[in-house]
Amino acid sequence: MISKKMEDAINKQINAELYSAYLYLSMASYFEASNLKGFANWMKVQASEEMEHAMKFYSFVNERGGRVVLDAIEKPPEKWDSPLAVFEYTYKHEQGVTSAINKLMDLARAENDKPTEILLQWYVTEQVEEEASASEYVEKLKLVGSSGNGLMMLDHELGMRKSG
Ligand code: OFO
Repeated sequence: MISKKMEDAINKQINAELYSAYLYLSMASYFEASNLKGFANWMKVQASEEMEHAMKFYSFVNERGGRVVLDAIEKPPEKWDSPLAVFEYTYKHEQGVTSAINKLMDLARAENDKPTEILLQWYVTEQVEEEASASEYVEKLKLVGSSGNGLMMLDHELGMRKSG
């Protein structure tokens, strides 16, 4: 059975993952409104991945005899200055998530909770990917600068992203 302390911390992380989904959906909506359908697609896929992250924790808490308690989800921002600003925001956001996952790992170790530690290893690896892809697009958008053609090419690339 999971400890109350660990259960509370994972419940908090479920809320954070749901917030991430909400944030990326808000970014998708910003891109739809800017006629950047490929960027919007990337963000929608990202939002659905975040739902999966939340659900993985959800199932785990239940399997361990805990209780998932949902909290209110904070309102995400709705506007950014440019596609670059969106990806810079994303990169920063993911760095924050990485630090939350690392703190959960510290807690699991302090509680000597091996199953949670093993589960969290998946998230630690996932965060390496999350940060790498956000940072990749920050760099690409910097290269593109104010080129409309470059932006269209990137929009095409981001439009190819598929779930799973
Ligand atoms: Fe769940 O990794 Fe992004 O936030």
